Amino acid sequence: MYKQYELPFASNALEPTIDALTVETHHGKHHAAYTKAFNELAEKAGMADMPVEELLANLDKAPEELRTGLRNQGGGYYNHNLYFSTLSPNGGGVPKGELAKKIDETFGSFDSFKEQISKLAIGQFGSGWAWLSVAKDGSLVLSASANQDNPISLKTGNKPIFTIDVWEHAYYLKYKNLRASYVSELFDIVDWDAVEKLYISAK
Ligand code: MN3
Repeated sequence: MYKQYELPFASNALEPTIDALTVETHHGKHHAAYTKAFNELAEKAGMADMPVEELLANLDKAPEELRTGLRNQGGGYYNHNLYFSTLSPNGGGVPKGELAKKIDETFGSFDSFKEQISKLAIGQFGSGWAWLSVAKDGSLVLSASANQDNPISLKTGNKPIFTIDVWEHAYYLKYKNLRASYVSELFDIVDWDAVEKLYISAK
């Protein structure tokens, strides 16, 4: 049974960055629906005992008629678990420790990293995600993906540690068509300690 990440805060705790109704709909409806559908498909495919990362990296081993469903629902399940687990009412600021060092080393500065990942998020045509991942050699890599694809299902070999959801359901109630404002404001609630833990376990 794949478990949906439970929010350790109230639905209004991310305000004013993300309004309570968006959190309730996004986590309580969209993410919950992906989780339910993914569980059903993984059972049907006989792959429900695999960690989600392993399953997404091995979609070609699933029965052909279930592959697209697993890619979309499994991606939706995984992507939102990562997204919500790196947001916090106490977030914001800048990364510290090892992650900060690696970001500076890779992108020149935190501001430059922020600018580059924001550009990918804002520039993603239609629904999708922007990603910060750790490559096999330990380096940090940025990317964007459409729909519910991610660096795992796209077989990049990279491990995602931070993501920005740019589906309209993530921001439309409050920001309407202003995706760039949502992306910029989101940095006020990013939990860099959580991202650093993922970085350390991924490298
Ligand atoms: Mn979403």
